[in-house]
Amino acid sequence: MSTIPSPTPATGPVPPPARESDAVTLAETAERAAHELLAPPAPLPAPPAPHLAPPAPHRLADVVPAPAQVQPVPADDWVLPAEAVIVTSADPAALAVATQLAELLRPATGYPLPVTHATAHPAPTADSPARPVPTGGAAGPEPAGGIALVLDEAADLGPEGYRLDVARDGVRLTAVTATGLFHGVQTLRQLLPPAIESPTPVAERWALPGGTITDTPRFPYRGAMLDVARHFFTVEDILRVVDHLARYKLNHLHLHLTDDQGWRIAVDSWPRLTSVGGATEVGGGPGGHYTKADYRRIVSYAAARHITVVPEIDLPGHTNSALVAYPELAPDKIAPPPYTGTEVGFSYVDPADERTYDFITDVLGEVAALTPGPWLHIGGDEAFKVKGEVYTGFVERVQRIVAGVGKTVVGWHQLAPAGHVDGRVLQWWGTNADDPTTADAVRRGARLIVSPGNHAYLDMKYAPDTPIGHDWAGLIDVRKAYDWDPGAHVSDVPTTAVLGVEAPLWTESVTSLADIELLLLPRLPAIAELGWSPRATHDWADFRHRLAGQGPRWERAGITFHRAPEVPWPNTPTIPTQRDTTHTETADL
Ligand code: TNX
Repeated sequence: MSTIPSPTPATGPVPPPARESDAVTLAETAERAAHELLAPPAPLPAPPAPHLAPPAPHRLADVVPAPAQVQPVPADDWVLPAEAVIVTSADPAALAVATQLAELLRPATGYPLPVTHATAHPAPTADSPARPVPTGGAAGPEPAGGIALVLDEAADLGPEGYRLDVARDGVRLTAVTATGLFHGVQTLRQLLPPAIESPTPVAERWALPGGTITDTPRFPYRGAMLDVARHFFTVEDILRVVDHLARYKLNHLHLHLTDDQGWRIAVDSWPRLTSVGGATEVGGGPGGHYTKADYRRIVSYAAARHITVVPEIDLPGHTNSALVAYPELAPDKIAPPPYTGTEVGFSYVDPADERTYDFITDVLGEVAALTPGPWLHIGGDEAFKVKGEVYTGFVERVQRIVAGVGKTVVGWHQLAPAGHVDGRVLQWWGTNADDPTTADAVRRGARLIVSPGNHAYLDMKYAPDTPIGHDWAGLIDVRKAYDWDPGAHVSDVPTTAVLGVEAPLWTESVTSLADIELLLLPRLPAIAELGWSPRATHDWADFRHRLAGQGPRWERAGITFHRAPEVPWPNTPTIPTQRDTTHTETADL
């Protein structure tokens, strides 16, 4: 603190007689002193050096999903300087993550945050001209007061893990892969003040809590599903959902692309699927479909966020839209009327007609060719009219078609009785965890994605007064979404057979992006934590506080969420949670 200087004493020893110039000096000194006495307090001191910064507003552990290991070092709290540089290993994928980080931080901070990489051959991007920097030796680039993204093949962090070190010399993020760096960036983002989500510059101390986070996921598959068949959603809406997945380290987006009410993906060899089958939706709206270019855009936007798209073509049931377009696929060869209701289980493609398998081979071939990820989801649910051996025979044949187009089968757990095929994955959506048929399929080699209807179905209402959603699997408040264990949920299925967890969002009652967000948030982060965090971190009391910290971030980013009463949100309600809320901003990450 500065101190106020003492005025010239008014009393005391009489000074020796002064010459005129001395008298002038004295008078000036006295005037200055008097002025300083009357002046307002001295301004606050300049901001302290970063390593002497007052504590960051968050704890290092205030992250969703909970990191595997957190070692806070409060003395190392750090403030992002305006002149910080983001430096990365000389790898195009790492450079891409560094650029995403810069794009994430620039709007709110207003800082230039140039991106550089550790090579003599810069690869500039349009708005972040890259400059070469010293490599920093074997340990990779050094943060040098800014942020370093380091790829280190020798680090013990697996294919998706990362280590985040916040220290006096800056921030160092280390990973084996760019995917690990990307997940680390999401953690870094959550450790900055909520204002970092602002789309416009904010005056803020961009403080990060000091210490080290070492983090790897519990399960390799962490996903969410969006039903774009019951209601059609634009590409932009889907990209925004991808952004939400990325925040919480989810790595799969399952798109339910076909159902009775609409066929949403272009198939060149069967064009009426979209021109006729895509023109409806629940409630009679115009529907819509994705061109191949649209779908590729979704896939590449997701890939840039380290998210794999899992396309679902639901067979043999849930196919009314295909039958409207191509009646030869129907058992009676008569086109049914378009369907805009919400019943299930009435439609199916003819399992006895070879033409059906030509159709499936063409469709799955085209979808596989558009999809870089390994998975092809073939549905299989609620085909109530295709029973017993006819059903299992159909499924086994389609499983072979999937293998033939180079993909791995995923299907709803109704596929369980069919024969095993290499790598096949069942998505379990039951509400009664005693399921001997599924457990048997697991014994025969299947792995499980768990999506219990009564915990993970995001189309269930939170409470009786939730304006949209279902309740056939019960109400799912945030605690219900959080308090279960994917690794030990289905009886007689060992944790080792669990590939991961997925939160499906069916959209019979969901008509807008705001509706989607209302049902996704805050339950999606709960499911994400079950997929990512070690079981030892599971703790509702702690989770609800960490989750509460996400609220102001969503508010800043203009994201709708349900202000669940069991979560201690900071601030009194200031945000809309109505379904008609509109949004204009799209966060880039
Ligand atoms: C069951 S879950 C379905 C969907 C519905 C959903 C509504 C599953 C594989 N099938 O067809 O949209 O319930 O919650």
